[in-house]
Formats: sequence, structure tokens, C-alpha cells
Amino acid sequence: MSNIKDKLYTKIQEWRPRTINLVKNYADVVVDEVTIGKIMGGMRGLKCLITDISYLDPNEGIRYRGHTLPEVIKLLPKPEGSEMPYVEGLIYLLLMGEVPNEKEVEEMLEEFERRKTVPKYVYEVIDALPCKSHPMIMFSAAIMSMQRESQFEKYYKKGLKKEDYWDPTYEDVLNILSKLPEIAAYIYSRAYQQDKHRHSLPGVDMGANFAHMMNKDKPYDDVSRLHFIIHSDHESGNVSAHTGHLVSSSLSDIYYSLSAMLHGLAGPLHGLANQEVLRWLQSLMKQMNGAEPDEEKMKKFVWETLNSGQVIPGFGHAVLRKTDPRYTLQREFSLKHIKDDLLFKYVDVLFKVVPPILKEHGKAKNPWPNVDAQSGVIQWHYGVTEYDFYTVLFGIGRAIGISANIIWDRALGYPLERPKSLTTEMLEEIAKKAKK
Ligand code: HAX
Repeated sequence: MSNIKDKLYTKIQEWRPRTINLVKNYADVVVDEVTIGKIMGGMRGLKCLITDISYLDPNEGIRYRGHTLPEVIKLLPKPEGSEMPYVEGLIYLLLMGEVPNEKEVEEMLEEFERRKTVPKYVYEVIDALPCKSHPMIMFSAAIMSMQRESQFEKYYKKGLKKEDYWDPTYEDVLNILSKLPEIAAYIYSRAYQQDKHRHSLPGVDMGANFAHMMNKDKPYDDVSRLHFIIHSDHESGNVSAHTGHLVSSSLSDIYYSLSAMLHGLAGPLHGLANQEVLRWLQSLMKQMNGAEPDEEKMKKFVWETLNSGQVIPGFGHAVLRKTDPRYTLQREFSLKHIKDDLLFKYVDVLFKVVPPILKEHGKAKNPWPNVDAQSGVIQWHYGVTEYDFYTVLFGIGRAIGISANIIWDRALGYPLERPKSLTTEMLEEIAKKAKK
């Protein structure tokens, strides 16, 4: 066993009694109330999932293993001369629940290095798709094609014990995560650059390697690190994380689970919102003839969007009730590196203009910007202007958190997910009885 896997095994053994205790001794304790409103309202706020990897507070935002995002950025080791930490260190933190030291990050980097070569057939699968396919389709198909590599499936067929499920899952996770940046960069070159792909650079971390493959200079390595880190996890109830967990609960392997989660991420109310923000901003700038932002004209445009029945992309959230700290971190990065960028100026004026309008409009429970309002603008500034690609970048990050969760789901023996459904008539009956 590698040192990392060995240490993870110790952590798992230490944690297991807590799970067993809750299941054995407290299974009947009531945690939450299931109302008709919650059932009909997409289970908003219903406390019925478990993860120890991240927790989303509506007012504070996400914490990874107890740390806020600014703390994560501050605490994790960084490559020399970089503002942003190693993504590999974040993976260690999510898996172990501990901030790694330099040596532990080094071990993680080695784990990734030896696994990062993408099999040739994956490129062929991507090439076989029409180059006008959405990049998320290419991404999902590429991951699916690698299912044949699954260690979990191989050992499960041989008769793996339940308590050992986590072990080949861990191998599958590291195998696939280490390859995602190259697969994404290949999709980019295939879709937009007439196949001018640059292969992985040996001996560099994920952020630097991705910048190299995208043919971008500094600080795009830090842009990538920041992007992958802040998108990695947002507790378990969001569509992508929940989908990944649900699919994996049937003991489908990580390839099936990650491919499935991407399909949820690809929706405009979730990850695709970053693409939608750019599309919407472009039409706004077109109306303004590319001039400097003008608050009054922008207010009019926001109202026009709302009055036509559309949502303002990049604003609102199902859980958050304040500005998303992932937005704030990206804004701070932008203020430091791209503050004169016209598109960024537009985004910054929208930060001022949209929340009061959404409040006046009176529908959205949260009028503040979310992660997607900023991420595309940074990519655009550094020359990644093909906004169809942005959700793929989100997907690399999100795969990290979902994978860490799936390893722990298996380690703690979480069961097949299977809630119960009712009919409308049954709910009407329940409602009638409650009114009596
Ligand atoms: N613009 C206009 N209307 C909005 C809105 C926005 N940005 N956000 C919410 N609303 C509306 C909803 O459409 C809903 O209207 P109806 O009652 O007519 O259906 C009403 O306000 C109540 O919605 P809510 O309870 O505040 O929000 P939900 O939990 O239902 O949905 C969403 C949360 C993020 C989907 C929503 O805020 C939205 O559509 N935002 C724009 C799209 C977006 O930015 N998505 C990315 C979110 C972050 C993320 O997951 N990234 O991956």
C-alpha cells in the first residue's frame, strides 16, 4: 500500500465505529420533518444526506473539512512563486480531513504523475464524435470509455468483501482524476483549435500542467488551481454531487458515477450557468456597442431579461443566502490581475445592479451572485473565449469532491439510495387529514 492509502485506511478504521454507533443505536431519532412543501419543492432544505467532506452554511458559504475557502487557500502548500495552492494538496485535504505538509503533497504529486497518461483509445473516442458536439458530451463519453479500466469492477467480480470496496475505488479515483486535465485539454484542442493538442508535461502539478496543455502563460496555472479548488465540493445535495453519489450507491464504479454527474452539471440551472453568464454578457455588451458599462442601461437590460421570463444567470442559489465566497475569491483575483478588463467591469457593475433588482422583482430567495457569475470572465480574459467549454472546467473540479465522497461512502458502507414515492392522490389524502 502507498503511504497515502495506508494513512487513509487508518482514518477509515478510526471513523467506522462512529457510523456503526449511529446506525445501531440511534436509527429512530428524528432529524427533520418531511412536509408536502419539501416534497413538492425539490426537497429544498430537507436534511437527509450525509457527508463529512464539506458543509454549506447558507450565510457563510462552503467549508471543506471545516475550513472556509480563504482558509483553504491560505493553509494548503503552494508551488514556489504561486499564489494558489496545489490542487493535489486539496485532494489530500478532502480525503484525509487534514491539511497536508510539503512531503504529503509531494507523495500525492507522485501518485498523480505515475497515473496521468491517457490511453490512446480515449482520444479516438473523442475524435469519433462530431467536432460540433458539446464539450460536455465529449467529456462524458471519454470518461465512459475508460470504464473498462475499472479496478472496482475487476475485484468485485472476483468477490470483494464489502469492507474493502473503498480500496479499488481509491485506485479508480486517482487513475481517473489524474487524467481529467489532459482529456479536457484534448477536447479543447479538438473542438476549437484544429487538433493542436499539447500533451502533459512531466513533473509539474495539475495547475501548471493544465496551463501548459492549454498553451497559456502565467498566471493561468493559478487560474486553473483556483478554479479546480473552488469548484470541487459543495456538500451532497447539489445535482452533480447527488447524482454521483446516487449512481455510485448501486455500486456502479467511478467511471459511471462521474459520467452521470457531468450530465447533471450540464444543466443551465447548475454548472452550465457559467456558459450562460458569458452568453448573456455578450448580448448585453453587444447592446451597449462595447462601450464602458452604464448602470442605467444595464438595469434596463436586467429587467428585460426578467420580464421575458428568463433567469439572470450567475445569481441566486438553492442554499446560499449571501454572496457566494467562491464568487468573492474570484473577484479578488480579478481585481488583482484583470481589473481593467472590460468584461470584468461589466460583471462588477452587475454585482451592484442585479441584487436590488432581484429583490424588487420579489421571486429569488437569494439575490446575490454565485460562483458562475465570475468564473467565465477570468477564462475569457486569458483567451479561453469558447464558453461552451466552461462547464468542462467546472467538471474537472467537481469530480474531485464527488470522488472523495464516493471513496468514503464505500468505506463507511453507505447503502443503496432508495427513497419512497407517493402519488398526488395520497398526498391529497394526507393534506385532507391534516386539515381536519
Ligand atoms: N433570476 C431570476 N429569477 C430567479 C433567479 C434569478 N437568478 N433565481 C431564482 N429565481 C426565481 C426562480 O426561478 C423561482 O421562480 P418561480 O417561482 O417562478 O419558479 C423563484 O425565484 C424562487 O427560486 P429560489 O427558491 O430563490 O431558487 P431555487 O432554489 O429554486 O433555484 C437557482 C436556485 C440557482 C437554480 C436559481 O437561483 C437560478 O435559476 N439562478 C440562475 C441560474 C444560475 O446561476 N445557476 C447556478 C447556481 C449555482 C450552481 O449550482 N452552479 O453550478
